[in-house]
Amino acid sequence: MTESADAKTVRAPNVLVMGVGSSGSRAVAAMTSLNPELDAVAIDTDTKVLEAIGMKNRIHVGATITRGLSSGGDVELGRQSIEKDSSNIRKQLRQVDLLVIVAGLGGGTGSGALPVITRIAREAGALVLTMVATPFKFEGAKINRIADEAIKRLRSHSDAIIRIENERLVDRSDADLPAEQAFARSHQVMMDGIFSISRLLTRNGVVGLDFACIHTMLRNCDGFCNFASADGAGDDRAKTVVETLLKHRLLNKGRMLEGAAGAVIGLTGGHDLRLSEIDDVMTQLQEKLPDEVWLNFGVAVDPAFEGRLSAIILVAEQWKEPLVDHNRQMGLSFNKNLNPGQGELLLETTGKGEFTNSDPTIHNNEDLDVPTYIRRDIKLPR
Ligand SMILES: Nc1nc2c(ncn2[C@@H]2O[C@H](COP(=O)(O)OP(=O)(O)OP(=O)(O)O)[C@@H](O)[C@H]2O)c(=O)[nH]1
Ligand SMILES: [Mg+2]
Repeated sequence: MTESADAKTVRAPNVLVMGVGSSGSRAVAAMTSLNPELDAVAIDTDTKVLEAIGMKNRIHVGATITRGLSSGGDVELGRQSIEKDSSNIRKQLRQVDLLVIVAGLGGGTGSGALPVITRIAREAGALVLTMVATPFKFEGAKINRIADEAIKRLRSHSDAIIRIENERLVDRSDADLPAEQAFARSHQVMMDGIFSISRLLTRNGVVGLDFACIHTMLRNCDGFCNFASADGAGDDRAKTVVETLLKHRLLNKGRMLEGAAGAVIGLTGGHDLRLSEIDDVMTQLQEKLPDEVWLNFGVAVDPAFEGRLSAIILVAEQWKEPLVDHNRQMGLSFNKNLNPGQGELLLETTGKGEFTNSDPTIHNNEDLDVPTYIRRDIKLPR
């Protein structure tokens, strides 16, 4: 997935996307069919689902516990199934810098397995980003309770969770929306999020969104990040993107930005992406954000986005020092002296590649073509 412009190349983080449970597995399978480059694995107790999704990398767990069936909404069976096959999960995590877990909460497999997988991944030294969809109200009290409890357990493991509240994806005008389409909306939001985050982390960008920045956001967002994405095409693409974000249901029709404590904005465009468009989007979003917000942004260039502009925003409503010291738990440290046994990623200044002959992008006397971690002298830990 690494794109190198010349011999001196920044090592992109290894990102593994892991779909857990039936809806997580289906979501990840849909992502890999759209983007075969994505490093992904599907994990479920249900062999029927795993066979149907047609993904190469899939792991069946709990064969002796659920005998190839789903857990039937039994969280304890989901937990036992993953514990039983934890060595298989560990194998997947070798060399992984960022594990992105995708699941729908409310069933037994995803809700039971996620806290276990998170623990294993942290022990393996990976940063874990969990993207979960919480159930629609129409799914009933029991399923919603299972999801709430799963969130609590995940939180007590101090993982950063990007929560997509399915209920926010519908409103009164959707009364006649078929349930299948409601789920499809949730699916789409997850896909957009995963694609954008992995694109911003792994593509050479005009302004790279680095791993350190995501790490800071995840450590300090007090457990939860909200997420929304928007796309625009043609001459008015920047305007469309801003308007879509500012009335986005997952951002409480834009109101969430006004109280944001932290935000990461990622833009992706083609080679035709203009500086004025980046400026338009950033300026208008920043106008909505409080002055004291912790803000970072990245811009990725992908030829597939010619004529288009795509934006994602991660929003933290709280900003706190983490309760658990992830640095110590994960063997990570931004300050080498605090943790002398740990190595650091050897990241070197990348060449500007196809932008070699272009003018530098200067903002507030900083050359934005130089990756943030170099400008701010941040050492990326391993
Ligand atoms: N996005 C999306 N979400 C779904 C879909 N089907 C179910 N969900 C959501 O995901 C939650 C969990 O369902 P599953 O993934 O089927 O459950 P599981 O983790 O496989 O658990 P068990 O089947 O009980 O072992 C549900 O409560 C729904 O909110 C779907 O097709 N798309
Ligand atoms: Mg299932």
